[in-house]
Amino acid sequence: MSEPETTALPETPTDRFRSGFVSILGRPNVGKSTLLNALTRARLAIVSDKPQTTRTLIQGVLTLPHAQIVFLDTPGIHKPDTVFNQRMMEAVRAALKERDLLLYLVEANAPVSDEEREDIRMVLGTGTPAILVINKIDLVRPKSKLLPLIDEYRQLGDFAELIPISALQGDGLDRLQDAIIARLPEGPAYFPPDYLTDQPERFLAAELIREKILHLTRQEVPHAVAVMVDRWEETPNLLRISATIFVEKEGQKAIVIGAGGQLLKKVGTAARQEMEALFGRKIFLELFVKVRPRWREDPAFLAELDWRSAFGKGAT
Ligand SMILES: Nc1nc2c(ncn2[C@@H]2O[C@H](COP(=O)(O)OP(=O)(O)O)[C@@H](O)[C@H]2O)c(=O)[nH]1
Ligand SMILES: [Mg+2]
Repeated sequence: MSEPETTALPETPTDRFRSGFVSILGRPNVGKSTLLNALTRARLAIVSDKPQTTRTLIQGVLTLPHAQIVFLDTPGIHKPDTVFNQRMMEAVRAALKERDLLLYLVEANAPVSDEEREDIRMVLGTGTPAILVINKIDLVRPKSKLLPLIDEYRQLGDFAELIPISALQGDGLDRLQDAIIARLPEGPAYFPPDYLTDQPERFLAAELIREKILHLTRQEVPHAVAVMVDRWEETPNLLRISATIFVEKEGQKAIVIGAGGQLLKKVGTAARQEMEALFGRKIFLELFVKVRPRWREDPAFLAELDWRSAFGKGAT
């Protein structure tokens, strides 16, 4: 069948509840986190056009009347060259295990790369059913250009399905959602209906700060930034958050602060506004910038970063 819109779907019985674990995998920047947010209709993962925006596994749960899908967003698959990058790839490997379904995401506006061929061998090699998701179709005109690409991917292996989407514009998401549910086993909900993520609010806060920095800086700065929340104090009408932005060099610190503190101020305002909308509280946000040379190679620092993101605790 060559017309992507008309591919028949296995029928989803609506009387039997289905549930399962689904990982979203792919190269950096293909739109994995955008897709997680779109499918869960939430703001769980930060998004930017810089590689390695996502550094940890991010869970997002979608509960529907007839199904519950537990998604896992992952760091992009890449060659690990630092201790930090090795940790990220360990997370990717963990996300391949004990899954009901894998989504492998690629870009519609780029040819199939050697790295993707390698990934696809790895993904299909797990034996877990996989859907190939071709994202960013909004960048392809005319749409008929998609057909040879879909065919090329189809020849690379035995995908359960190949589905073109635009995560950004919401195109094809209903079809993708139905295809996912159709391939989940029958089973009960793992989480209560209003449960959305395992991420603590303070990790989300640190991530939002990092996202604003990624949007406003370039080149090596995004890679060198880590954010930790140091203080989280709830008062009846105000949430006080203090966070430290770590960079690796003095020059990067100067960039993040900006002339007259302008850039840091922009970061703070944008992050605070989004946190207020997300947490539904008035927020007082205080930001500090510190140099921590070679933190990406520092196991003690990485453990602290990991500990804080996993348990949501910070030094107070
Ligand atoms: N045009 C277009 N851009 C997209 C789409 N999905 C994601 N993007 C952009 O691609 C970039 C990377 O997105 P992100 O979700 O962070 O990718 P990830 O690294 O795979 O998680 C961001 O600038 C997104 O806005 C899409 O469907 N169409
Ligand atoms: Mg991401």
